Amino acid sequence: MDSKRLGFRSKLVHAGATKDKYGSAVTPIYQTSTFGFDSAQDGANRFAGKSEGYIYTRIGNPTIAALESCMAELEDGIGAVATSSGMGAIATAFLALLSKGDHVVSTAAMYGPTRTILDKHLSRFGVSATYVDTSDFESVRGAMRPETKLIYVETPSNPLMQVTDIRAVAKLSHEHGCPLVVDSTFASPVLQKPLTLGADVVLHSVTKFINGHADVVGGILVARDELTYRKLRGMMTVMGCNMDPHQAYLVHRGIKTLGLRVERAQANAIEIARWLEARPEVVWVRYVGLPSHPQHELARKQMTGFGSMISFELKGGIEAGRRLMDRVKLAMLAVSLGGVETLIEHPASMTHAGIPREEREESGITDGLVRYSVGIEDVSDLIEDLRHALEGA
Ligand code: LCS
Repeated sequence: MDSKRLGFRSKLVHAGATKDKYGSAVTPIYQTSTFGFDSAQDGANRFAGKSEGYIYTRIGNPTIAALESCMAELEDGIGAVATSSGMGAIATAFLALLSKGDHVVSTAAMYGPTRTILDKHLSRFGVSATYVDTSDFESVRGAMRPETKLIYVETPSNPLMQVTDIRAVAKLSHEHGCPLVVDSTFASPVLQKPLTLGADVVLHSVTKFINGHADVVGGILVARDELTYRKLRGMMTVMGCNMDPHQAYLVHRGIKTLGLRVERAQANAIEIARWLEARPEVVWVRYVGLPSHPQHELARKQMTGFGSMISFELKGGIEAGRRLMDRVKLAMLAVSLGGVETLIEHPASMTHAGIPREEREESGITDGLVRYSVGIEDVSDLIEDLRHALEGA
């Protein structure tokens, strides 16, 4: 059946489904590096794009294609490109869309290695970047230059949960004739659809919510138009940061329960965020679903829910944060996020350690900030775990 006509919950289960001669309920893992041609002419035709059929797994593979078609549908895009990691997706987007002399306007407080690609690597090829708090539209507008060729936004952002107005930034971006790329990892397509708000590319670290079970590293790019899609696919193919068929199978399996997981984790998160906000040991809590969040109203309009990522700071600063992280027992002290299990980490010394201290602090990532990714456990167990850890911290 054509899943395009189905509701979003049904799409999560059925999008990208392929039929084989055995009637398999799920797309099998085509664990093959290459595909035989029927004849020399058939091989030439496949390379020339004149006949259907796969060639080589770096270029395309049925298990990967099933996931790509699922994600393109979930994000309302025209095509998707799966990559070996979220960083593979981000590097592909930058390399496909930027040239020497181009300037990027980007979210300041975002996943550390995304800034590292721009600052340490693309800078060697003549690409420059200006980082601003993209949740402040006037800052984005003020950073635009004639040579700006890309706006890159992470929303909600890692680890401060800043929410950027995608529609407004997309309009600005298009007035300047440049594409808008949105890293929507913290939301997943269950909570926001950047392409429907005007973004040109949406990308995810599928390592997080989309796969959701802490057993795969992967990424995906979804494009709104054919030309951008071709640029992304061409770059991924020559860079060789393709996803593996087994990875794709696991991610596609994860997507079937994405809606259930996101909703359950979010229900836990709102309770935990409120509980934390009322604790005497806590200075502030950043959770998109709290009315105290600076972009709470925008999130209400732009997203269909608030997700399950929380940041907070304890009165005792970094030392109290360290004691808390060492004392929790149910929450695992680990980086990554968006899985069924609850994780806790320290951005300044872990995920965002690569951003120079001054710039990190300027963008609001303080040494005392603790990040908590809420899983789908019993919320009473999670709160008990935090209570016990806080009382001794
Ligand atoms: N985008 C965001 C928003 C991320 O949080 C991450 C990873 C990436 C992209 C990169 O994806 P990867 O290559 O790891 O699949 N964020 C991590 C984090 O906060 N802790 O560990 C990884």
